Amino acid sequence: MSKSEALNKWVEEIAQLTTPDAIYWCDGSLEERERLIDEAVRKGSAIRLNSELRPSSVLFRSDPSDVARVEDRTFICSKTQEEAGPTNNWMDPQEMKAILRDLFKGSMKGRTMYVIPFCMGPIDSPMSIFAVQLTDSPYVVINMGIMTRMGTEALRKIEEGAEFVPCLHGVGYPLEEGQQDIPWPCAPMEKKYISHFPETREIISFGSGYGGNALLGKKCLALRIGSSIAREKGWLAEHMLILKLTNPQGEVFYICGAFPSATGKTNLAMIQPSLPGWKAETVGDDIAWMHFGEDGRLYAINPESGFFGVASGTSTASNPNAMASVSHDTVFTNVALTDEGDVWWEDIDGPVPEHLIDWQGNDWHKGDAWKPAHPNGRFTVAAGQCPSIADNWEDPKGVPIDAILVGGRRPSTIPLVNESFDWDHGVFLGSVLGSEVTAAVISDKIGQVRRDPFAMLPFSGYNIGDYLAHWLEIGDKSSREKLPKIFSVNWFRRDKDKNFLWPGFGDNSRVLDWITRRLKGEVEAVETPIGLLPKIEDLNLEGLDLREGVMEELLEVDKEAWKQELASIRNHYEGYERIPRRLMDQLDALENRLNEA
Ligand code: OXD
Ligand code: MN
Repeated sequence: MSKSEALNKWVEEIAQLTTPDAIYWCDGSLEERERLIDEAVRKGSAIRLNSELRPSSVLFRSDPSDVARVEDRTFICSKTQEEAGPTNNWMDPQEMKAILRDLFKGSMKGRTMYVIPFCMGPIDSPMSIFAVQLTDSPYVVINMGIMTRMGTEALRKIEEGAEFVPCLHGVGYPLEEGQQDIPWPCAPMEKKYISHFPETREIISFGSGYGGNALLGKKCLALRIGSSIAREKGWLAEHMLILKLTNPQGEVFYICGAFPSATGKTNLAMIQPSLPGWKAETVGDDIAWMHFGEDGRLYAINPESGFFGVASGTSTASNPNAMASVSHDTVFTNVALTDEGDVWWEDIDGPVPEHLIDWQGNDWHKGDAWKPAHPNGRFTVAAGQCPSIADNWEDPKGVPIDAILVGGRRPSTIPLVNESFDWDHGVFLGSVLGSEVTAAVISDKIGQVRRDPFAMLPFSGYNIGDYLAHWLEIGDKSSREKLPKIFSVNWFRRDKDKNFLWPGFGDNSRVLDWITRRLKGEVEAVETPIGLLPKIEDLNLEGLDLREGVMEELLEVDKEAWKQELASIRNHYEGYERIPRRLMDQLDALENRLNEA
């Protein structure tokens, strides 16, 4: 029980519906986490890793049907379908609630219902949002304890009167009297519902125990409900990293970046600059909430307190800071287990072992045809464990944002870096953000561009056209000098033989260097029909061994390719029904500039 009547009433109501055997209020302590991990190990749903190789760390394996976010089963239940818009699944709120009431009836039988009070954002930040998640999954409690400020302090704020967002979650696997539990209980796909009620600010998730479907503070609250609140209150809830950069002169810049999945977002958030004298620090790797300060600038907080990162591909070469972060006190999910009791995944450091236990618990031998770690296998780790975490990452005021990057994986057409002419043009660049579909994703769409405006396609809690209109309105609230400058970037341009033209990773600091010099007005840009591009001599390429002509290719504006791009953008905009007039004007203006060039 708490001192909040509203909370007690809701907990009681849900307990009556779901009939758990016990109710447990989480305090968020480390002892509590250890106890839950011990219980999970005893019950066979987790494995303790070798404490010498990976101290205080644990491995969970999910059900093979429950390995990722399920966009087809994710719903925005606003009053009208138009409000949810053409890119979201919609269901009438009453209809959805009736379905969920039936599914939740008796669904926690034989289990404990955990009450998780939590805060998205630093506890004392005026930008933070309080919430309470009810769940019957100890895995969720363990992960929420890392990813959010969970427990006693958040509860105290709620007891003192802070509003909270109710988040109900259940795995959908009740236990009959004497029934043996299974390592990863969940419901079949057709019974999974990840549902959001933007008007009443509620989240109800049934049937999945994994990631963004179940850790309701992340995609559900911080992005989908968050974006709906942000629209109403005049701020931005975005799928963006936050990076702190210090140049050799000691000047500090804060940069947010929107990147669709599989485009190296966590790597950029934890970049080790190859340019001497530069320092990069991490404020956030996935989500940014940006509010106007009294000075008219946008200030960002990272609402999360941990990283839920994709393990595959992470190595000392691609992301040394992530590797150091997960060296202890980490929860791993769906990666492989070595004979020594450590974790393994694709491209991790060192040789491929002769034998592993795969993510489903089966023996795997070198040369076997399948991948031993699931490609969406994850690590959950406290942000404070990251060597590159900025000392002010929890500043309740947030950090003032100087620039916003939007970037996708584009083998052609989009240059290495392109500064927008102004805010509206920057919103245009964000609205057409696209990424080439790779073989790893959907095989019949390889090579096609999937548009993902500001990387928010699966995360906008309301009509995507209105979402873009909101971005334009944000620009109307302040002046040009105070708003962040918007840049498009593309680390993935390829030559005719499909080789990457740009080295990427730490060398992306060379692009960041140019961006900061543009922010300071130190260098001129080349005005082109598509935006402001660098003069090659203004990019610091010292120590890079690039073949002759590569920079010209990386910055080329290919008129023929842009004609196709224009047609593709028109097509994309048509599907969005409510695209703002100002963005259509941007598109027309781009076409005119290309025709005149
Ligand atoms: C994530 C995602 O897990 O974007 O961050 O899917
Ligand atoms: Mn994400």
